[in-house]
Order: sequence, then C-alpha cells, then structure tokens
Amino acid sequence: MDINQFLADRSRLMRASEIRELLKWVTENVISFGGGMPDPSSFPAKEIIEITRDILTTKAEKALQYGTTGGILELKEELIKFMGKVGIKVDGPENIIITVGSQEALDMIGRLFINPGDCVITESPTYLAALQAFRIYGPRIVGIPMDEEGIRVDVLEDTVRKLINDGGKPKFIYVIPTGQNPTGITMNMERRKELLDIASRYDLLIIEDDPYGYIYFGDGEPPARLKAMDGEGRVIYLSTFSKIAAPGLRLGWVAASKEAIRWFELAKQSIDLHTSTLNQYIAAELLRKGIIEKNIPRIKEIYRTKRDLMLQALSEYMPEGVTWTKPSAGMFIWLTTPEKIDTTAMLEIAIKKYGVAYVPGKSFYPNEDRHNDMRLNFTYPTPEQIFEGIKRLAMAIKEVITQ
Ligand code: PMP
Ligand code: G9A
Repeated sequence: MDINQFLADRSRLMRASEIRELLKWVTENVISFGGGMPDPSSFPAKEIIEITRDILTTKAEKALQYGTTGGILELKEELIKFMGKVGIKVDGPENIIITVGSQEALDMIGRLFINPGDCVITESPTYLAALQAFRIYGPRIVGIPMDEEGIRVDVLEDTVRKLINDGGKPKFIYVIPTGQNPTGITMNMERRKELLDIASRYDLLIIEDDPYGYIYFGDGEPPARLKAMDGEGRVIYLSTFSKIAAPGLRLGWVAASKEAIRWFELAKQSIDLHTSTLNQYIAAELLRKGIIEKNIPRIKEIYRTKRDLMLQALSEYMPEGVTWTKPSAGMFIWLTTPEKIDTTAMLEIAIKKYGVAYVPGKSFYPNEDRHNDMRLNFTYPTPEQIFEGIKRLAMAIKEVITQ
C-alpha cells in the first residue's frame, strides 16, 4: 500500500531538518560541529534530582496531573520576575503561555498567522527549523540580508513598502536579535529601534526569538530586548529553558498581549493540551531557588572559552579566502569559503575522509541561492575536538579548493 496517496497537500510541504538528519549519521569517529547542543556540563543535573524528589514528595497529586493549557501559575510568576530583570515588563500570568520548547511556539505561529500564499519576513540566513515550521503553512518567505550589525533595516523598509504596494502586506517579521542562529550576530541598538519603528509605521507584527539573550557572553549586557522596548504590544516574545537549563526538559515560553496568548492557548489545546506539568514544576523551582541565575555566569564562561578556542583554531588553520563571524552570543560561528566551494557537496568528503561534520549554509536561506557558507557549533564539542575538528575542516577545504 502506498501511504503517499493519502497525504494532505500540507504534508508535501514538509522537509526534513538538515540538523536532525545530520545528528543521525555522525558516528564516534566524527567530530561534529553540526547540532546546536549545549555543553552537557552546563546541565543542573544534581539540583534537578533534588527538586524532582521534593516535588514528588510534596505535591505529586498536582505535578503528575493534567494541567491548564497556558501552564502552571508558579512558573509564569517566576518568569515574570526573570524577564523583569532584563527589562521585559509583563502585566500578568495571562500574558504568558508555557510551550514544549520554542519550537512548538514556532509551529503555533505558523498555524495562527499564515494562510497559504501569505508573505512573512525573516532574516537571511535564519534558523532553519523556523523555516521548516513556517513552510508547512505555505507562506511566501522573504529573506532580508544581514551584515555584522544585524538585519539590514534599509532593505527591510524598501521591501515592506514594495510588498504593501503589491497588495501583499507581510504577516510578521521573524528575528533572532541576539546571537542569531546561524550567524552568531547580535543586532545593534539602532537597528532594534529602527526595526520597531518600521513595524509601527507599517503596522506589522514582530516575532522575537530569544533563546540566547540570557547567556550573552560579550562585554556587559546585550542591547535591550525588542519586547522591552515594545510600547505598542506588537512583539511576540519567545524564549526557552533549553540553553539556560536543559533542552531535554522541552520547556519554552511565549510572552505577548493577552489577546495573542488566548489564540496560542486555543492552538495548543488541540496540539498537546498542555506542557509537561512535572517539568513545569521543576523549572519553577530552578528559577525560585536561584539555580538558573547562579548557573548562567558559568554557562557564559564555558561558551566564551569555547568560542575563543574555535576562533583561535580558525585563524591558525584556515586558508586564505575563508572568513567567519565573531559572535558574542549564541552557539554558532558562520563560516564563508571562497565561491568555488559548494559546502553541501563538500560535506561528504568532510565526514567520510576527514571525520568532521558541519551544517551546510544553504538550508538557512529562505530564498537566496548561496552555496559557500557553513554553520559551526562550538558549544558541544570538547576543547580538544574543537582544535582537531577545525584542523580537519581546514584540510577538507584546502583539498576542495585545489581540485
Ligand atoms: N529558535 C532558535 C533560534 C533556536 O536556536 C532554537 C534551538 N536551537 C530554537 C528556537 C528551539 O529551541 P527549543 O525548542 O529547544 O526551545
Ligand atoms: O534540532 C535540534 O536538536 C535543536 C538544535 C538546533 C540547532 O542546531 O540550531
């Protein structure tokens, strides 16, 4: 029997994530700069053991029970305080929904806002699993180029104006302002203000995806969140426990206007009823006891050190003509090779002959046809693997350049 004959048109728009596909065929002998996995030494495992024991001893009847779709009050209240410390003012718990990672929020955004053919705007390149989530709903995705300071707001405004003139007002602008995935770039303050200003003038919605702001490891603090400067309630803010605690908890949250959150709740009711109650109680305790706050400086230090190591290895080993970003947040360096190299084609040589993996840049572009970039994760590999892996990658690049 051929299952394909029964599929909905929507299912044919689904594409496998290159990140998830890569995770499968990386073996022990391959050094992987592929998946964006946190350093496991950053997980507060011991604390989670104690907290879980406490919760199951004192409130098992609640923690193991079904919960409300929006999430448990204790966690939302802790999140209000947590976001408050970075200048995000949230009126009350009804402005927050707890999600199964930010990834679920990205899917819900597609469900709630995208009709087939609708235009949506993203940075170019952007997080490929956001593209994957949105694409199921059949949008026309328009990518806006970036430079070292973030999204090119001049190009953004021209594009928005043209789209509106052509009768295709964009539904939203999706951005990752701090430690962008995949480039590692942090949008500067002027660009943030200009972006909000454009959204206001043209009456657009902004989706701010902020998994990395809390572990910014540059000097001082990152520029203010868009949500912290949002006077008009047009920013839907997404964040996650994946990078400040552990991704296996599968916990994220959305902060937005009450009206927006109500729509998210309706969408979530039919997806999974609610996020794991037990995990929400664990996260609430991790926040309440200050464990996350105490852990954050340690995570920043681990990532700053690993980033420095990768930058050092890159400048030591990479041949002429290869360039890369120097991130102060996030988990990735974006590397650009000479035009001659197709990083998708090179991946097989890199893995099979040199034992090193990366994510080819192509699938992070919504519509540009670029073939000579790659994304390198520096948080998961050990310091030794970072040095050895970059050395191997440089050998692969040199081989392909001279072919
Ligand atoms: N958005 C961005 C920009 C990310 O980098 C990630 C994780 N790599 C996610 C969303 C999803 O994270 P999670 O579902 O684990 O919260
Ligand atoms: O798919 C995953 O495992 C999450 C990682 C995201 C990324 O590599 O950007």
